[in-house]
Amino acid sequence: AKPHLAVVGATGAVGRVLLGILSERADVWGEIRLIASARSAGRKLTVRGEEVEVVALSEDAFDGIDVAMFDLPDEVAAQWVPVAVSKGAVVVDNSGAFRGDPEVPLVVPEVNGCAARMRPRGIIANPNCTTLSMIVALGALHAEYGLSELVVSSYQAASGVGQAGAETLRAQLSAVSGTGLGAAPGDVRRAIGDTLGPFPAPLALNVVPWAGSLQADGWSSEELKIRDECRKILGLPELPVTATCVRVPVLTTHSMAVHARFENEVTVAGAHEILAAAPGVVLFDDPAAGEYPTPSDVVGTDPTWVGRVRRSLDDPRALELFVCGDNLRKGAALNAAQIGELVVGELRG
Ligand code: 2RA
Repeated sequence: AKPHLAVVGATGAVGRVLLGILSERADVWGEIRLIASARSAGRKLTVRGEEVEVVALSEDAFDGIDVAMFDLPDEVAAQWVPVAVSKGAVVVDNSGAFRGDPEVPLVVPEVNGCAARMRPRGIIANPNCTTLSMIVALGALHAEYGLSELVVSSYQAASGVGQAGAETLRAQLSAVSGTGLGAAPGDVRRAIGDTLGPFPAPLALNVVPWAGSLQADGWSSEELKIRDECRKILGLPELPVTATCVRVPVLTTHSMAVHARFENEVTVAGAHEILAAAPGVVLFDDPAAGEYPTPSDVVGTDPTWVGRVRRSLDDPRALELFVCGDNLRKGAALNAAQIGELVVGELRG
């Protein structure tokens, strides 16, 4: 019999994309049960072409479930993931609650898929969307050249903070479009007023050098996640990593400018060869023909797109790259679905 799956947080931005992905991929699941907060219970969502009623999060909701994919806020996940595990489910968790736990593997199937088998707590963590939007490309380069340092600047989409982020950006864009705003200090901020939504500054006609919450010494939680998660996934606990996370007026698809330094000398031709052959990566790199990835071309696709590959002018061991990945697909839902498929493979023996 096919294993039964629960999608927990089914009505959120990631949950909805996950239902689409589960409907498109090879159907490895028996029942797909949709679970959400009591507020959303009773709603009907479509998965695999059928309407399924959402049930409220409760202990009983996990009866008979083999694998549960969670996308809930950290504190809610911290409370409910152990409940699902105690009911016998393997949990794939997309929150930050367990990613740092040494007994919880942090898995990207193309990079460290084997790690999913060692899960003493019955939990497999899904990385943050910022890490996931670039790590498949970095993992491929690391396997060949040996990564020794990473400097990343992100250009993060509004939907990274969920549906409220995307809705806020749309509303702000309609408020400023055709107005001539953006020419005087603070005019956009005044026009947008108190409709900042989840962002600390206007996002329309702007970029905001902030994502996540304030941590020690001025770092943001997003910046620390990139560092901690890249180290854990690549098995490089001492890897020097510096990130600056920036929110941009893009609805969906995170972009990253990456400076990656390696143990060995690199060449652009060699990097091209590695990236072109890497599963899950699309090399799109011909600036003379105007070819490089942009978020509005990449959105809705599965791979990690890489362009602007250059060898650093002052360092023959370093590469500069521009990487784009859909933050809701590979950045969240797709990676969770792929991890789920690894677990199904195991359950089948
Ligand atoms: C963001 N990566 O884009 C985040 C969500 N955890 O805000």
